[in-house]
Amino acid sequence: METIKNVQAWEILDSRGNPTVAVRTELNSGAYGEAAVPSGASTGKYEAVELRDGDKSRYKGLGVLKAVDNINSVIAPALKGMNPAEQEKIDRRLIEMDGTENKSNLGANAMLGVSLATAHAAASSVKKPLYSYLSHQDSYILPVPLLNILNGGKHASDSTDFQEFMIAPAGAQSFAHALRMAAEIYQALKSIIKEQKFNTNVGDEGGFAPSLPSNQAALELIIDAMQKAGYKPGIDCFIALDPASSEFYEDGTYVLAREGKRLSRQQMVDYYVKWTREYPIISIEDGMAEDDWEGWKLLCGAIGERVQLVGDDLYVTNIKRLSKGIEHKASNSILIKLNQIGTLSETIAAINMARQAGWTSVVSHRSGETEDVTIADLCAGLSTGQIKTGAPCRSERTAKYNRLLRIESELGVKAKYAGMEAYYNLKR
Ligand code: 2PG
Ligand code: MG
Repeated sequence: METIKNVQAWEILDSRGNPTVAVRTELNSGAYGEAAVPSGASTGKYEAVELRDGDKSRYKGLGVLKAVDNINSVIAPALKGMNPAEQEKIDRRLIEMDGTENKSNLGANAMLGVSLATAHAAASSVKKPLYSYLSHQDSYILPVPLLNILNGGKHASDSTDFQEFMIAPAGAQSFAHALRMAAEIYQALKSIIKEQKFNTNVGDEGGFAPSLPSNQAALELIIDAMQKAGYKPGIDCFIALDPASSEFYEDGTYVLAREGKRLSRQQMVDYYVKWTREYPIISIEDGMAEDDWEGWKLLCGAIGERVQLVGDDLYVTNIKRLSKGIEHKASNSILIKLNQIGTLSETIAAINMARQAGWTSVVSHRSGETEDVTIADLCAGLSTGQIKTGAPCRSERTAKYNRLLRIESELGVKAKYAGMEAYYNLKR
């Protein structure tokens, strides 16, 4: 039987120049797997804990040497000799060893690194790519990519209140076709932004971050870019938003500083309803704040039949919070971020719970990323239907899209692009 021989961790840098955890799991056969852990900026308050050293003399306190040490001295000896194919057992072991509800003891960053590196090692030991190792079927659905081409909120400075303006090329024929469409729209957007004399610098996720007068101005630019690139808004390509509204929710109101507006929950819902009538918006993530369950129910009641409503900070990839959302009909989709929960098994459980409820799941990167491409394999392996991993720009973003291009070409006829069928949760 294949067994875990050693687990080793070290500190690396993420795409924002902050430290994060990298892990290598080695098996007795010599097979191994590696993974690196991402890090968010607009983190939900219910996320599992990302363990940071707090030692201000190193990386302003952001070092991860404690998490690294937890792996090397606590986790590694405990996993030695275990069967790497028993992912759930390994993850359960990690959870038991940590012993806390929010993974603050070992650190979710430490645990996730180990969980993923071990999955990679197990796949490699049976000579399978990770997506195929994770799959239980012989055919695969490749995701509609949601590409964040205009960055605001916490991912840029002096840009829109809303954090992410994404494009969803659901009308494409294949993943490669979708990506080409997105990249062409991205380049058209750049030239329009330039013509209008705004700057074309990019934000943390590779999207442009112009100082626009309003949030709506971003929608107008994106529609223009779609048309300029030769695509039909609402047929070839849609808009997906992540306002990340927990970030501008203050004392029960939604504060749109860019527009000098303070909106009540009902006014915030009305704002979205109007937008979804005027623009081809297919998906809104975190339209309401992580503690505003009433707001979520209102929004879902208003547009939940025709617009995908994705809970990110609301659910934090946690089945306890997700089951509350399903029970209260708070949305119709969940954002999936491995490091919000801290193990692969718990992540897969959230995807499965959503699917059983007739909901969709959108697998996501973090704003602080690495060259790790595990989420691309996760999407293909579990046929989740959608991925969001930034603009078609900056290598830590394109790495995931490029991995999916590779998977599509490897699979040939065994792969089908999700297209509009990704939105089985909607009546459209
Ligand atoms: C989000 C993410 C990723 P962050 O809010 O969905 O785009 O941002 O990683 O900063 O939480
Ligand atoms: Mg989000």
